[in-house]
Amino acid sequence: MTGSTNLTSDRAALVTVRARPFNAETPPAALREPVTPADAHYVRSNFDLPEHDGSVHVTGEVERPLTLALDDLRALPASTLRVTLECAGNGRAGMAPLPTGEPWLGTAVATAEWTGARLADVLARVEPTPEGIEVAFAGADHGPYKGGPDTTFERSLPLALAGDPGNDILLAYTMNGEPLTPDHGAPVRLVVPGWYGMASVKWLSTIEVLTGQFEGQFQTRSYVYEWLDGEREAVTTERVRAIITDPAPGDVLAPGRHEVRGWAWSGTGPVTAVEVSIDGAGEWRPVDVEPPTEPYAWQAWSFAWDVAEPARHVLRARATDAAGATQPDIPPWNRLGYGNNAVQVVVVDVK
Ligand SMILES: Nc1nc2c(c(=O)[nH]1)N[C@H]1C(S)=C(S)[C@@H](COP(=O)(O)O)O[C@H]1N2
Ligand SMILES: [Mo]
Repeated sequence: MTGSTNLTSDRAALVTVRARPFNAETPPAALREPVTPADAHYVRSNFDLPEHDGSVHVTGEVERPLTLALDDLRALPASTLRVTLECAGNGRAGMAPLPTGEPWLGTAVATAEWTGARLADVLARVEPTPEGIEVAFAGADHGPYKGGPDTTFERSLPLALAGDPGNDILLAYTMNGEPLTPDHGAPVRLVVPGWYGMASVKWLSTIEVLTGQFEGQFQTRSYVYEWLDGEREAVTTERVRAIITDPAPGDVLAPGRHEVRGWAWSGTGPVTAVEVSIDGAGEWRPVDVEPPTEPYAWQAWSFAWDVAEPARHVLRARATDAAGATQPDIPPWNRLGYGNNAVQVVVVDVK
């Protein structure tokens, strides 16, 4: 099989946030599907689309450095995972004062089915030496960053995690059964389930085992929570969150029974409860949540809402995960505006 890739990305369905580099949200209507069509999956890119030479170079503190062509990756055992990917900046526009960064409203999130080789298998083939402790992943994309020097998009993970055969980290070459599109990282990208999107390096070109910590721009300066008390904390797993897909904000409904539904996900364990409030007064009621059959995908929740009174109604949904984490009402403000998992408020008029 040849290393075929889609040559263009169809961007017509997306809600553009920035034209260059291209950044766009998932259109809200597409969020009603359990699996988001590839052309409706949000796109977050720090640089313009790169050229990619079609191989992944695995190097650094390893016994047997290796260059893997796409066909070599396809020859390794393949896994397919359904993964809810969310940008760490999703919901930034809902923080006040507004942090710098792309003003994502709340739909920089989507779910896709990724197929690829397992990162742990690739690392096992190159045999990291005992000195290796960290693994850096470089994309082919680069450019002057914020007026500074030429910078490549690079991230790292601890070798203990990256090399663990029990992890589900993929070098993915298909998305929803099709070759990756350029916007989503063609020909091959990392997919780190449960982590905010920045860990899932697109246009993956180099994997390097290091003997020390990695200190690139996108590891130690971007994608860091800078809390108000001065604490700095790396952005890692997705914070527990529910979204309401039905009804949509601003909908006008007739009195009667309406299905209120949406999704809930968390990077720190399955969602164990979703509660809904329909009166804005803090009266929360538990609703039905689908069991976590896919460990890294959002879970459906729903409830039948009987509404008689013609009036404005305020709907809210709040998720809790197996680790006991619950969504806050107030956005957890940090200087760069990451991880806003505050409870979503949807206002609808019934008349
Ligand atoms: N090489 C590279 N990989 C990258 C990025 C990037 O700018 N360059 N952006 C990251 C961020 S911040 C997110 S949220 C996800 C988005 O993946 P998507 O565009 O396929 O939705 O890609 C990640 N991988
Ligand atoms: Mo992101």
